[in-house]
Amino acid sequence: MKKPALTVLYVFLCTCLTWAQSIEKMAPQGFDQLQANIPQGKIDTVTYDSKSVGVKRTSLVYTPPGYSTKKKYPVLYLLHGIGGDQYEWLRNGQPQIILDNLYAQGKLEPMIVVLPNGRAMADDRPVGNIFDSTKVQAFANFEKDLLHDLIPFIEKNYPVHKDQKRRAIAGLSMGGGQSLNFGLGNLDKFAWVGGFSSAPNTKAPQELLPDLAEAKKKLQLLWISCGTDDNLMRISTRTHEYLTGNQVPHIFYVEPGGHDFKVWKNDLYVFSQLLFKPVDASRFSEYTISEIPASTQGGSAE
Ligand code: FER
Repeated sequence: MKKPALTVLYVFLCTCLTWAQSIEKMAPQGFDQLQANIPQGKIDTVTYDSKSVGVKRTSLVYTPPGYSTKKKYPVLYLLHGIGGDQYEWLRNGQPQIILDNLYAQGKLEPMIVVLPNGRAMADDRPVGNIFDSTKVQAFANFEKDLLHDLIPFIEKNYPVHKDQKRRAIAGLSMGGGQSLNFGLGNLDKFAWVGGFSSAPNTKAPQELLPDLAEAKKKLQLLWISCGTDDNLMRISTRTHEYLTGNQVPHIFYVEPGGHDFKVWKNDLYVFSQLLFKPVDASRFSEYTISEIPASTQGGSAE
């Protein structure tokens, strides 16, 4: 081969290698903008019989562009916050736009995303005092509804994989606490667990991870994220410090921002790209983009 051709080949290979190695740490501008000319996923509304709550409950289901019942998909259960319901992500985060855009760029493993109502009680609307103890308790009760009613419903009605390795759970704030509690508490069910700005419903670390060896063995990805200006940062720092102290591989994604959808949309953008793909735990520390606020470190937060 001639020298100029070799140089071109060399530059090309280097570019490919850099591309393969670069980590997309933050959503670029336009990631959440609707693009009319790309294939779009679809959002279904489903109603399932909840034996645990004793009523029929509603959930949303996003199926990806090119969805076919002849294929089989992994599933992400994506949970809302204390003032939300099954529509919260859709109204404020428009995850379908973020995901459609990622699919158009070939950056996502095709998956089904289920958006449940995580307040497992007969009247599950976010009305009145959303901090009322029976309503907060209903977020804990959702574990039963999810495991015994919703997941079986999804697995009966959608072409999905049913193994632990292809089931993920993530959520924001109360939903982040639920995801950590339910995901880490049911490692036979979930291999991918994400807590975005997790709320004080997050169990204390020893309770969250009673069997460290099992967690290390069964988790594919444990993701903890929070904005530096979020008053709940101490919950995430506490979990992260315990995980680090016990050598449990995880991503602690500290980012600029507060307790809001700007942060959670960015979390979904980065987190979703990791799902259901081979994981390189040696690169987890490269993800974080901001310093952990000192005021939240080394403490024994509630
Ligand atoms: C709390 C503060 C915040 C709490 C829950 C939240 C149950 C939840 C916030 C959210 O979901 O946005 O003390 O206690």
